[in-house]
Amino acid sequence: ALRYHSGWEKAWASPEPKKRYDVIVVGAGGHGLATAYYLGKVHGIKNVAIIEKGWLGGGNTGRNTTIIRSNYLQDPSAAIYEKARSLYEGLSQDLNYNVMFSPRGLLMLAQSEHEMRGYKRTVYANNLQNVETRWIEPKEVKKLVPILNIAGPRYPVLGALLQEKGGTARHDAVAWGYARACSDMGMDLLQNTEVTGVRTEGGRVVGVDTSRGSIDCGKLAIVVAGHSSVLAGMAGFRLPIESMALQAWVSEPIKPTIDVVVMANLVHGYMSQSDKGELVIGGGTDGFNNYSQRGSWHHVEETTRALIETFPVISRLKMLRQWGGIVDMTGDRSPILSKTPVDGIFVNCGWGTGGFKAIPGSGFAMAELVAKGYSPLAAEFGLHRFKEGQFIDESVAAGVAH
Ligand code: FAD
Ligand code: PYC
Repeated sequence: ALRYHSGWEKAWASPEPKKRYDVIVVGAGGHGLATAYYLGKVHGIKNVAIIEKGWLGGGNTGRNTTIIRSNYLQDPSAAIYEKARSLYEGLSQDLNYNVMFSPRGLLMLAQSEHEMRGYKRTVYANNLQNVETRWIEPKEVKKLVPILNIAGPRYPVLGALLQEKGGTARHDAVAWGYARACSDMGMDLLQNTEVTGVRTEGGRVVGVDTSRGSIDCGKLAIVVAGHSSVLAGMAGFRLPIESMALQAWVSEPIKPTIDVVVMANLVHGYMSQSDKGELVIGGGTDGFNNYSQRGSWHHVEETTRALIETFPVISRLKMLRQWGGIVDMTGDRSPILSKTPVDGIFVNCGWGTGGFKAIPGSGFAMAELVAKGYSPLAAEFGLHRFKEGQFIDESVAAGVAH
C-alpha cells in the first residue's frame, strides 16, 4: 500500500500459448491445477499448459462452502478423500502459500433414527479404513456447538458423527497456491482461453482448438466439472454426468459464534463461520439439470427456514449475498478419474457437490494416471464401472440433497 499498490510481483505469468505441449489440462479449477502441479512435482512432466476459459479458480473451486472431510463409506472413497485431507494438512508448507487450512472439526448431525444408524455404520467403516471419526451423544454435540437447539420438537439432535480432523480451507487460496507453483515450474497458465474443439487422428488426441488458436498436445486431461459433457462431446464420446446448479449464501458478519462445521443433512443444510464472521450456508442442488451459474430465492428461503429450528440464531440474521456453481453429478455420487475411448484423453470429473475437499488427492491420482496410465487411487473410479455395474454408492456420504 505504501507503494500505492504499484510494483507488485505477479504471482503467475500470463504467457502466449506455445505450439505444442506434452500435456494440456483443460480447466484451471482446483482439480486441473492440482493435476498439473503433481505432474510436475512427482512425475517431472513440466511442458504443460492449463487452459481456462475464464479466470483461474472462477468455477466451483471459488464458489464452494469449503468443507473438508473424508468420512465416506466405501473403501475407494475413503482412500482418495483421506489422501486429500492428509495432503491438505501440509499444503501451505508444500506450496509455500497459506491456504488457511483450518481443521476445526466436522459434525454430521443425526436427526432421525435412520440417520443415526447410518452414521454409526459410517463410523464403523471409517475405523476400518484408518479414517478417524467417532459417534458422539447429544450432550457432547451441545457442548461443541452451544448455539444448537438439540431438543427439536420436529428434528431433535440424536447424536452426531464427528471428524475432528475435518474443517475448512480458503478456497481461492488453494487455486492460487497451486497456480503459482505451476507457473514457477515453467507451466503455462492460459486464462481467458476457451477450448472450442478437440482434434484427434486415428483414434488418438493430437490437440485442441481454442479461442486463441490451435494447440497440439501429446495427452489431454479434461477437468472441467459442470462442462465435462460439453468437452467429451467435442472429443466424440459421452459421459454419465448430469449438470445442475448448487448454491450457497452468507449472512451478515457476526462475532465468533460457531467454531466447527455442522452438516444437518436431514433438513438439507450446512453451516460454518468464515474468518470474516459471516455464517456460510448451503443447501441442495436444483431439482432439474441446468447450466445456470447462479443462486435462486427459493433455495435460500427453504434452506434457511429448514435450518432455523436447529440454529435459532439465524432467524434474526440478514442474508448478505448468494451465488451458484454448476456441479457435475454421477448416478452413484462418486467421481470419474479415467482413461476414455480416445487414446491420450483422460477425464477427471463427477465430483459433484463434494470435490473441494478432494482437490489434492484427486490431483495426485490424476497426475499418476496421466503420467503412467494407471493410479491405484483412481483405479476403481474408471468409466468401466458404469458398464460393469461396479458402482461406488456415496449418495448418503455426499450429504447434500440431489
Ligand atoms: P471447477 O473449479 O469448476 O473448474 C473447472 C474449470 O473449467 C472452470 O474454471 C471452467 O471455467 C473451466 N472450463 C469449462 N469449460 C471450459 C472450456 N471449454 N475451456 C476452458 N476452460 C473451461 N465441495 C466440498 O468438498 N465441500 C464443500 O463445502 C462444497 N460446497 C460447494 C458449494 C457450492 C455452492 C458448489 C457449487 C460446490 C461445492 N462443492 C463443495 C463442490 C466443489 O466446489 C467442486 O466439486 C470442486 O470445486 C470442483 O473443482 P473442479 O476443479 O473440478 O471444477
Ligand atoms: O461435500 O461436504 C461436502 C459438502 C458440504 C457442502 C457442500 N458439499
